[in-house]
Amino acid sequence: MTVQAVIEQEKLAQFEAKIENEIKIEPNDWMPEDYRKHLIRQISQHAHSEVIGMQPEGNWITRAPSLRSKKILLAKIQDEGGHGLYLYAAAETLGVSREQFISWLHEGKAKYASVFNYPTLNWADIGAIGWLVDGAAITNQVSLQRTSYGPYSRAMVRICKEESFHQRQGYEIMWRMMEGTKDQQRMAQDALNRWWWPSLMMFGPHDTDSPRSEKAIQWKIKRESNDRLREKFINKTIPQAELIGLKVPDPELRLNEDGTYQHGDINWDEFYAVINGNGPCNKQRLQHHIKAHQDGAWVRETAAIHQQKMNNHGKH
Ligand code: FAQ
Repeated sequence: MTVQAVIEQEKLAQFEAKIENEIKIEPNDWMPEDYRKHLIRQISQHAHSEVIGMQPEGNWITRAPSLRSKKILLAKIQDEGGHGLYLYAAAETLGVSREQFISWLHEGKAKYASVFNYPTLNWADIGAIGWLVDGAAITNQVSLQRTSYGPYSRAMVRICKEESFHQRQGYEIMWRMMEGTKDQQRMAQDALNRWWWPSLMMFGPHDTDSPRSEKAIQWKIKRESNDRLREKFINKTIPQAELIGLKVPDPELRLNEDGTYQHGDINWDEFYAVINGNGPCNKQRLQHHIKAHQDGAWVRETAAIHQQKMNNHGKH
């Protein structure tokens, strides 16, 4: 064996020992190239989801039914933009620039969460997104707080604090609508009917059909499997629905003897159509992002000139 190969083997052993002993991997630590690539993909797609996820809710800022609800929605959407920022910053520590991440998104090479390709048709959808979509996101993100890559893990800790507030604001909207008129109750049930299945799809394919899971779990990037997280979400969400008089749109739903739930079949054809660019709003979401990015070019250019001046000033 060459000296170089021995050194490489030693580095790998040190990396594996850190993973084994729950010591976080930090940006300047040696890491296998596949681990780095896996993180670049997952964290940047997570960041894109936060930012594209602002669009369906942003659609309702001007039509929020009260000043209170408008203020809450504005703050919530702003939080999501902030989450995108933390996550892009975490992903950039792996040696890829923000411009590159955005190009991959615009070229259709990077994904974002499937659920944001569905339309928000009325105010109850804003409740359903907060309650279900943020509820699903936080179920996943709580486990990602223990992910093995330090910057990703620390971003998740901050994000989870805000996401739990988002989940409650969404549930509050649904609960108030269920206390309202018959029409409001119908709107809330209709929103649940339309957002339930896309929320379950957020957790990704079943474990047996999830090509990325094995390595992700071995490297402790993912701490729980797609199906396990989906089950956790279902088990905590169904009692919340029942409490306010909503019915989950799953005729095959069964309560197991141990108090957990078994759900009916998920429409995976729909899932794959959406993640491959053919959902109801994919084109609209991407076009909106591209336009906003182009419209914001002058801000980035001005900030870069300012930064350059500051750097030059510092040199004198
Ligand atoms: N949507 O082998 P797996 C939020 C892709 S944040 C689109 O199971 P993996 C906050 C997957 O990328 C929500 N694509 O993959 C908010 C892979 O394709 P690739 C975002 C999906 O990575 C709330 C292929 O299928 N959260 O909502 C989806 O092990 C309200 C095979 O799948 C995160 O991103 C999907 N649902 O598991 C904002 C959490 N599922 O990349 C605004 C971090 C799977 O090989 C408003 N990410 N795919 O081409 C993860 O935990 C994982 O990446 C999973 C997928 C669980 C999403």
